[in-house]
This record gives sequence, structure tokens and C-alpha cells, in this order.
Amino acid sequence: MSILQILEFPDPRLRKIAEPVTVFDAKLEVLIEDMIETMYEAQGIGLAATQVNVHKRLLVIDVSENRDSPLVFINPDFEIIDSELSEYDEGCLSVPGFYETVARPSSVKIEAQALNGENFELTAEGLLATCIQHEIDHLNGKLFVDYLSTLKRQRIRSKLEKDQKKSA
Ligand code: GNR
Ligand code: NI
Repeated sequence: MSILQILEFPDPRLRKIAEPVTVFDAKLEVLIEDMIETMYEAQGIGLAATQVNVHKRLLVIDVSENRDSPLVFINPDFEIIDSELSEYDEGCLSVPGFYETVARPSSVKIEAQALNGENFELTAEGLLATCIQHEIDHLNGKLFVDYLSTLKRQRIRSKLEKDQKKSA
């Protein structure tokens, strides 16, 4: 298995729209294993393929306490079950060091495919509902900083651009 490199805001590749997964093969399985390992190593609760520069519609999540229950969603879609908004302090592995409050629908029903290509449904609430929406946003080229004011987003951008120049 390997640890993949995570793209960081404002990298324009984070703005690409991911394409549906059509081939369910061993290569896809390796990618998913690498994404799960990368998520754990980075101590994230989710990771979308876009973040590792693979522009396919798939994501992994683990919101469990013990970090031992990874969920895999391929070609995910969701509908809002409860449009009451729920606020979380969101962070993102692609926006390191910044946490801001974002409001999203509190309950969603996800429809996705599993690694074997089978369809499944899942109703999510709480942190899982927020995380799935955050990850599906990535597949659509969207980041949590897009929900903030222009001023806040520009401050985050400048700070990260400076950090990236230092480490380049
Ligand atoms: O690790 C993560 N934590 C988190 C906290 C609140 C809302 C969303 C997230 S997702 C984030 C990992 C990540 O960047 N996924 O794309
Ligand atoms: Ni993220």
C-alpha cells in the first residue's frame, strides 16, 4: 500500500469535476486501499479521490472512534432528508490548519455503489451526514472555504500560498 500526496488549496486541480467510475477492477481496489491508508495517516475522517489528484467519483470515510470502520462510496449521490441545518467546525486535509463553521442539511440519504459494483443506500445524520456532503463537494470541485466570506477565503489562500512557497 502507499501513502498518496494530498493536493492543497488553492491548487486548481481541486476544482476539477470528477468523472463517474465505470470499471470495477483490481486497480480501483488498490486506489481505494491507498486512499484509506492516506486518510488514516493524515488523521482525516474522509478523503475524496479529487484530493489525491484522481478525478473519479469515489470517496472514503471513517467517523468511528477506533478508526477501524472505513466506508467506501463509489458514484455517490444524495438527497436531503432533513433540510434543517446542522453546524460543524469543518476542516479539510486540502486546507491544512484552518477550521471554520459550516451549516449543511442535517440528514441526507446517500445512494452509492460498493467496490463490487452493487448499489446501496444509507441514511446519515450528524457528523457522517456533514462529512459525506463535504466529500461529495470535493468531487464537484467545491471546498468548504467556498461557504465562507471572500475575505476569510482570501486570508486562508494567502497564508497557504506562503506556506507552500516555503516548503517548495
Ligand atoms: O478530516 C476531516 N474532518 C472534517 C471535519 C468536519 C467536517 C468535515 C471534515 S472532512 C476532513 C477530511 C477531508 O478533508 N475530507 O475531504
Ligand atoms: Ni476535504
